[in-house]
Amino acid sequence: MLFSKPALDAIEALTPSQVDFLKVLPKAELHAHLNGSIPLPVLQQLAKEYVPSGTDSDSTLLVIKSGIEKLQDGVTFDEIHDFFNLFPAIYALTSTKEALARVASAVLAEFLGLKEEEECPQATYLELRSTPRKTIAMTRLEYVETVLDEVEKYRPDQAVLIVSLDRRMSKEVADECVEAAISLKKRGRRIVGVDLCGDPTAGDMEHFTSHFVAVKAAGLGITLHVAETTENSPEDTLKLLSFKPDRLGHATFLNDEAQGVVIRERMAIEICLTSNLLCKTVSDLETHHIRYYLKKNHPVAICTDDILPFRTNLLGEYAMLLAPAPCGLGLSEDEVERIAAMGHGSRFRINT
Ligand code: 6MZ
Repeated sequence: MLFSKPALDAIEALTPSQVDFLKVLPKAELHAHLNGSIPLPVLQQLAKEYVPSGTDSDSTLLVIKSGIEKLQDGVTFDEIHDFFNLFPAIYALTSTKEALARVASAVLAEFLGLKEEEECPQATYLELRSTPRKTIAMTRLEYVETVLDEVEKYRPDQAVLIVSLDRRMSKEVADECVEAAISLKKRGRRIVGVDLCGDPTAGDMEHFTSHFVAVKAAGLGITLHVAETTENSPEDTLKLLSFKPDRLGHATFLNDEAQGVVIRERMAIEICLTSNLLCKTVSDLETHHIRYYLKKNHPVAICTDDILPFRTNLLGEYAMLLAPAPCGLGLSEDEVERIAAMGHGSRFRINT
């Protein structure tokens, strides 16, 4: 595995016995975006096999070529908005049922499978998330069913699915995604929650109110990307918190009022250290908001976000807890074990 600098520095700062401790520690991955977690060789293979369809323009081919080149070289971002420019290339390669099933299978194996010479998988439990996409080859419902077919090849205590809504979605498209999530859950399929993600400055959050009322009524968990950048207004954040989420993604820039709600309601925070550092929403681990939540004994879950561009894994993220400053938080093994348990404790329940 090729690691990016924050994770690599942290792993290299550990003793062999600390690395062994982290490898066998049972870790829950609660915040991993499917299309951001595809192993690079799988995406490269899809690019090699790509046959342009009649409707593809030369520009699609150029987008794929330059996207793959960037990912191969290791991506750097000037700011978080640059990150979202990677997805047109990835999406062009995962828009048939066959390709989607292949990447879902590879991502599940990456997290839950045993690698050569390793005794433990990267994660003992995975809540994978993905945004249903309508393409010329499938409906949004078929998209979710295709991913679920792969998820359900694992045991229910190993792998489940969260359906993501994107902040840029129209009301009608969000309706379709929520209906798909609820109807599949009713049919006993393994959907445990709904997420809201996408460009953090896009969209009007008011427009998602009815969706999250329906999601809650259906007994699904709610996790929301919130206050990911300084550009998120306090109104945007408070509106999202009014949907009564169980968990929050990032929650980097909460004001005192929002922090009060989060602490009072015990909304668990999904922490993605490398993602925050590479997207430059947090400048260093010294000032990272995880410290605030740990001090308050507030539940956090250590997650990877998008292992493809961020070149990390759960071992790398946990290494950043254990390694001494400046490349880690310098926590003890007992503290790290307690944080891993908080991750497991923040799972969505499968309730029927
Ligand atoms: C916000 C993110 C994200 O859903 O197509 N996504 N949204 N913040 C982030 N942190 C940097 N990382 C990923 O996976 C890719 C999609 O997940 C969202 C983006 O909307 C991206 O298009 P799926 O499987």
